Amino acid sequence: MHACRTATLALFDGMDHETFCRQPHSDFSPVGWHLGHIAYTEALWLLQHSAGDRPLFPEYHRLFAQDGMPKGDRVKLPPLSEVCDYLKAVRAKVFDYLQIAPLDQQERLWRWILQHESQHCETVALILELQKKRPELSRSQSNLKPQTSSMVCIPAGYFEQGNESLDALDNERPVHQVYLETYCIDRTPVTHQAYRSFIQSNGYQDVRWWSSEGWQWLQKNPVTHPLYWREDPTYANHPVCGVSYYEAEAYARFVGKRLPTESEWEKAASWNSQAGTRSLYAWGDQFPDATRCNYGHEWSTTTPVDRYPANLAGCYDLLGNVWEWTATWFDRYAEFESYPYPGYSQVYFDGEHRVLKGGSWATRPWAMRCAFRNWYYPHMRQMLSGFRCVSDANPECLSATVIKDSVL
Ligand code: AVJ
Ligand code: FE
Repeated sequence: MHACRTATLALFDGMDHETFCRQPHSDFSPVGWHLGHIAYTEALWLLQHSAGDRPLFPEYHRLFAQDGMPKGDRVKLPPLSEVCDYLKAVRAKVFDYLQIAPLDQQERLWRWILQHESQHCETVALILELQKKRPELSRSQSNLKPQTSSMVCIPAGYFEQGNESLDALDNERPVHQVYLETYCIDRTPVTHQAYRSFIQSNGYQDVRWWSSEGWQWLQKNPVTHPLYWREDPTYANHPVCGVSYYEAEAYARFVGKRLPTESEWEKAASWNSQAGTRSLYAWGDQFPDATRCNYGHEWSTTTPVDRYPANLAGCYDLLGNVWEWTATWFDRYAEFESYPYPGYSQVYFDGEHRVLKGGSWATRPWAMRCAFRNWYYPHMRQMLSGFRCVSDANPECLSATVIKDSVL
């Protein structure tokens, strides 16, 4: 909790009041609101609900509660120093309570609190990213060869999806068996170099590649490249970042592929088909560290898709770097039980949010694992979102995977 808080405060270090209160996009609250909401949520669950304390700083409740007021009304905030005092006062009481709290009954809640702070900090990071000046894009001078990333084949069979460790959020539970036919999945997220061929072939003007909702969205939002598109050739091997689901879907159709279902993504990321075992992370069960992937502001930007080691299946960059869109609607697993409150996941089981997997360069280690499920409306592109593609089993990919295995 201390390490997480140190990183949280670092995001706000020296921030001016304008940045603290600015709402750069109507779908997001100002960063200052997120900071207050972190304190509010910690006090609500650990001090009020668990310790049985009276509400601390009741004057902040309406402002910082999840459902207190509309996002647009959250721009009038106390100064950063006051919100920091609020955080400190709550934290002091929380650590006092930690001395006597029955952790054997509450560990799940404490771990949830840590992940709640982690997730809000990722939102802070993406709001700050939105406010950064982006370089004007010039017409591309470079002439990189169009290329689609190579694929690996995942053999048919059952795997275990989900997570029921103490960290598992309500929407990850329970672990359950899922059968998938053989399929092929991209080794890496789609890179700038690969996506450039879509842009240069006028993919953004070509109705053939777009779903009807996607095309409608594009007419109302006439974008011509991902939000965080970089012309600089040094980014050729970085993933595209800042795409809506619709753009990801259109690119996939353009290259004759499709977006993975959540199960396809998770099986490739976490399942050892030979041993029949599931791992928490793409590399095994060891807690994330800087040798594994690009997460937790280690770089504070994207890195080349093959910078870190591949997993057992031969896929790179599954965790960290950019979130990856899946074709799956965010929905409950059978036997879902909401925790700690229905507003956390359950109210989003509305058939309007798609699942994203894997985490980004801003994701904290406590909220990054193969089973972790993020969700957003398909039109959203302000998150640090990219994607990779899949296709049904095809001879080319099958033989490539066999060659790889015999070489190993
Ligand atoms: C899972 C990132 C979509 O920020 O709205 C934080 C996480 N829920 N507090 C969000 C969340 C309640 C959620 N996302
Ligand atoms: Fe929250």
